Amino acid sequence: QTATTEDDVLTNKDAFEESFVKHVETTLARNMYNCDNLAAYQATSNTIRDALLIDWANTQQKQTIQDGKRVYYLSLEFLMGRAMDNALINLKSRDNTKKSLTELGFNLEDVLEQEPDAALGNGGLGRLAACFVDSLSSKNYSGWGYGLNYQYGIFKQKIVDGYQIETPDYWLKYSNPWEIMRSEIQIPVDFYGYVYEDHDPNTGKAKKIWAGGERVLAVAADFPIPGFNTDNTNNLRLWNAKPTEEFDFTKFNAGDYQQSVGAQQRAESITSVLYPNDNFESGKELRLKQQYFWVAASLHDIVRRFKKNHKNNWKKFPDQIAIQLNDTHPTLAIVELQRILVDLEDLEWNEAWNIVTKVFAYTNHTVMSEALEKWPVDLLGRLLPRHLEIIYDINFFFLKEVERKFPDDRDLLGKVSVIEENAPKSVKMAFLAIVGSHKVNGVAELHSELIKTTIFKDFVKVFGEDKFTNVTNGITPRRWLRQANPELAALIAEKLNDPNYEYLTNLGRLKKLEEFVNDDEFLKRWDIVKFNNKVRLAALVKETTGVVLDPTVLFDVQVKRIHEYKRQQLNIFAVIYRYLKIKELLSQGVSVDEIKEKYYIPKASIFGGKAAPGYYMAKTIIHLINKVGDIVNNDPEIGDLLKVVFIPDYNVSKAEIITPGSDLSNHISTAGTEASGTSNMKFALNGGLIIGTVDGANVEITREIGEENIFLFGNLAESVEDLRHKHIYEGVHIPQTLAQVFSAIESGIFGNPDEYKALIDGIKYHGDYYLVSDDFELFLAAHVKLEKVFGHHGGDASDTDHLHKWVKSAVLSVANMGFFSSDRCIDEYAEDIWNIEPLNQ
Ligand code: 26V
Repeated sequence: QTATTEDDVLTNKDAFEESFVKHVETTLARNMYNCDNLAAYQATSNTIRDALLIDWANTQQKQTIQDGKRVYYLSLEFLMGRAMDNALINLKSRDNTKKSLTELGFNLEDVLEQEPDAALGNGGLGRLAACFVDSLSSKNYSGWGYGLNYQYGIFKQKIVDGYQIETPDYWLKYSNPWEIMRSEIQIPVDFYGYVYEDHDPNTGKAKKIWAGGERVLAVAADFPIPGFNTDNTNNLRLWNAKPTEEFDFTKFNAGDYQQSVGAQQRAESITSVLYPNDNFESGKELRLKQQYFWVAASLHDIVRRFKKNHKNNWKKFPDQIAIQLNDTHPTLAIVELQRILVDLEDLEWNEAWNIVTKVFAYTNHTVMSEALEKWPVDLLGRLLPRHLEIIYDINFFFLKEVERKFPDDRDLLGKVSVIEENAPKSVKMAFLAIVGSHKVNGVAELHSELIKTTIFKDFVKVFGEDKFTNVTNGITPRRWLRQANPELAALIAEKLNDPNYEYLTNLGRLKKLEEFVNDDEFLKRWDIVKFNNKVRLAALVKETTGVVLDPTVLFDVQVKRIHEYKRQQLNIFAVIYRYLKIKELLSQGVSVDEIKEKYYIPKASIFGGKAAPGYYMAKTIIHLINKVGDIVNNDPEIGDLLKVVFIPDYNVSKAEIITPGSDLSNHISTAGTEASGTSNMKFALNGGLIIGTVDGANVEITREIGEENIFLFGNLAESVEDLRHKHIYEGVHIPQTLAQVFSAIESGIFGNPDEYKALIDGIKYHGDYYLVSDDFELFLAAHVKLEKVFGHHGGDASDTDHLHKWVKSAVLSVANMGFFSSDRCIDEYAEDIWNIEPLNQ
């Protein structure tokens, strides 16, 4: 490849500085004398972006020429976090940029801090999509993401008097250098209207016409996705909703100019805000509008690109295109493609349906019924009248086929129908997604087995086992090791003799670390890295909560969305129990040193995570955690024996600090409820140990790293149903230990007990659905065990006991985490589901 000035900025100091100054003076219209960190961030990102755009254009050209199959990943959420550090790492430009900025009088770390997170997602599902696009580029696949360019990402969380307060995340306050506005790519999307039948003037055939209604424009914004150690740069296309220039003449003539303009303006509301619910379906019209807007724009874009090369050679469509549905949110894409082929391209129904089902595949991310999407027929039919007809036709032909195959099983038809007949009559999106896809996958082994035996079992009967498969989730080691934990990444590169960090795209090579587990010098260095990361985390805690943590104590972390099934309440109840016991020992005259030696090692419980704004129980849990923190942290007797903090506004960039700084992380969902979890992988890859239930990907993590290196506890998924049943018919048994915790809360030491009534009553009197009572003492026992292994000298490199037990386990974990790279995951999708191969570079 010829060197261009744009490429030079990545590796040459003078070229960087020249471009930087040019951007300050022209792009930003400022000068070097009033260039603050924000301007430096903008000038730096514009400089790096210029280089990235060259790779991006070359890649698109190469991919067009090779004309191979491409995958499109449809996701309503891409939780990207910050782009600049990631671009610097993937483009191998971090050192040059750091040096150049220093010469210009800036500090790279401070400059990086200026970038707002692109927080266009709720949690695991959105972050998975972000890891996937990184792997698609890094492994040289041709793969695009399609989503929405929300003006407001997930809300910002403030904690006021211990309560969560939501404020808007207007992340585009300054122009976003990482987005390329494609104002020329405008796709009209229609809503409402009516359907009538007409006759084709040429063939005389009957034809459905969808007419009238409202029109909105979808305008593309592109985000180049750089790969690591490759020029391959894919595209993430996020749509903006804009008004059309068409005008409502009836209103205009009626003299209602204001109202007519108002209606136009409302177009933009479609992409204004991300829905902040995670695992709860609320059925709002605007949400359905978002889904169709996004799906229609993406499909028309995909079809337009196909036609440029292949005209109307529709048979080739499934050889050129694979579309992955991230959950059921884009299920209307199935209906839309069928509509395009039948209504607009005049294909026969069966020929079209054959193509559709070859193109789509669907990933399920939850078994919990509250989260399964259902759209009322009334609402869907009003917004998308032609689509509702097509859904009925799809269901009709599907049920006819089921009837033919299982003539004696009348019940089966009702069980697999896409239409739920109960009031309100509605469309079950997961069922529609299954019927319209050639593969359905879960996201961890246990989860993929569970969906086959519970929510989708009737479909296994209809379609056979082979349609249902597993692809265990993964994470990108570029962001979650190299970027988040540069010191550990460097130590590993040194031990693997890999100065170019090639292990980051060959994560199986971590295995070699096993050779060093008995090398005390190495274990000490490893422990110092962990200590330094704990110091960094302690600084974040100090800055955001005011609480000072001693970095030698056990950092016990639980950060994730707040949800009853994830059981932050189990964790905080155990913390309260610990506090009560420590107080009891102190009152008996036992000294602090003796407590540390014989009973409880010093520890800090660190929480973080957002609750959906309307989720009362989750907000109650946040409040309890904060109140416990207030009491414990200000109890002069307790000192460093116990601290409890809640880090506000947990997000991707905070996760990059919290993850490497944890000794122990909690993945303690009720067995069978957490589809996979991906933060478990992030913590284990960063040398933290896990306390967890036998759930989601914990199962496979245990298999890979060895059960002696993880602290598992709790009832198994297979017992959950019986236990729930028992709770209802025989009552819930509250163990003594938990009863003491409840009494303490009810006594008012953590504020007005009425505030926690629903939380406690849910366990005592309403069936304890998440099995807190059953797992509480098992959780305490797991702690006793793990704290013995930790000792009480985390971060003290002279404590050989800690090194030989805890640190050794951490090294063995990291050494065996290679499987959980999202690169492996993408390879599995490519091979088993998409049938695509990496591009020749
Ligand atoms: C569901 C809904 C329901 C309608 C309202 C808006 C909304 C937004 C997101 C979702 C997705 C819920 C499912 C989900 O996030 N699952 C998580 O997926 C992760 C990636 O596979 C997995 O690691 C987590 O275990 C799983 O909870």
